[in-house]
Amino acid sequence: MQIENYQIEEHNSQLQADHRRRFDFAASEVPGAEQIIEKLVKFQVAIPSWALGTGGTRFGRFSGGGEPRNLEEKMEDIGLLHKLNRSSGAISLHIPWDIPGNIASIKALAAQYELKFDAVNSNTFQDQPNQAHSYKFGSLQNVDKAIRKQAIEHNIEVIKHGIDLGSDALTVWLADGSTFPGQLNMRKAFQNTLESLQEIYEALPDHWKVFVEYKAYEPNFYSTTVGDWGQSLLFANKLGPKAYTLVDLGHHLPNANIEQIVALLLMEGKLGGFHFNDSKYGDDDLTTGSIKPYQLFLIFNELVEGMDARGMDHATGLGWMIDASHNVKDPLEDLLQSVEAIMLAYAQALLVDRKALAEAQAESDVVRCQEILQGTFRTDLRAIVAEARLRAGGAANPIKLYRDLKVREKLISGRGLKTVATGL
Ligand code: AOS
Ligand code: ZN
Ligand code: ZN
Ligand code: ZN
Repeated sequence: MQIENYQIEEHNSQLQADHRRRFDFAASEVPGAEQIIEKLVKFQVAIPSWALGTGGTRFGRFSGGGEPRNLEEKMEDIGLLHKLNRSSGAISLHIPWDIPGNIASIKALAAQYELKFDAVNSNTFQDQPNQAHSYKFGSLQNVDKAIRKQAIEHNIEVIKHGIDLGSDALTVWLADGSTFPGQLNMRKAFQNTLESLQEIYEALPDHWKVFVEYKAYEPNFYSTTVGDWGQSLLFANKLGPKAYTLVDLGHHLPNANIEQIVALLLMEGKLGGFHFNDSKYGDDDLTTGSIKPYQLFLIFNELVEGMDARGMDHATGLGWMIDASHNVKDPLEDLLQSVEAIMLAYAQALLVDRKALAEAQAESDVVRCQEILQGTFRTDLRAIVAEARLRAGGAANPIKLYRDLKVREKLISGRGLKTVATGL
């Protein structure tokens, strides 16, 4: 299934008059609209290979049909997204869910869809068939050296797959921890994990990064060995300059101030990447911006401020990725919504009057500070984001075009109704 240029052009010309009117109004209201559009055009958000199928919970899984059955079909799906919004030009693989078979043909496919290979992810939270040792009691932290060795070797294997494809980062998320008090010597678990990560770090090519993802709880419910940003930062600092912390928005205890975490990690030069999603309770992995759009804006506000202070390029300075999973939506429509929410929050953060905010902060004018941030957040920038997408060759309204072209119906007729994407 492919979306043709003429289909995008037809769709855009139908919506053109309406878009023009809204864009002209927005641009007249927004100082520096052109610079914001330029930055939006460059900004790309990677799509994880595991978000293309219905996620499910332990209570059930309801496939929407036409799910990708292999890496090639996952790339085809992301190719569709990128064609529609021109901001999803990267894929993140999870090994062994996605084993690239023929490297040359996978690379050719990536070139055809204009996709880059983002960070590769290792998996030591599930046992694979034919695996010698079980990860039931952890992987890189395990009390058994042979189990640690198996997990280290898996990560090195993942780096090799990434090198073949031209990726330049490894993301390590560990389920390691304990579920009952006393189960684990926490200091030893930390030290074992550090030694294991050091061996993995040694295997990184010079220009590579390793992202240490943290998570407060689940699947372990008493302690997690990389449980918060402090623990992740400890690992990253001890490992060295190629190691960074990765922030997944769903991995904090309730009401954590994520924007402050981001600001300080950036200040330390140790923020590596993002997993965007949204949640009401915990690691819900809902559509980005669907529950707490103001928080998303506040996070981007710190990102833009902190990256500018360090002279970092917004588009390439950090690893931007979505990490979502859902039961009830068409995954491709969900991802279009998530990317749109990210672009909107980024655009809003670019619009913040930094000089005025700094002045108001210097005078401790609390009311003015709030007025500046909320005034920006409540400015409707949807037409600005749409204009950036149009200039990049995308669709005026990606979800509308996706539905008008009956993309899901076509995927179902090509792949079948009862397909199950590999992954969770
Ligand atoms: C798990 O909660 C994490 O978010 C990881 O990033 C994980 O590798 C990914 O979500 C796939 O399960
Ligand atoms: Zn994640
Ligand atoms: Zn998450
Ligand atoms: Zn998660």
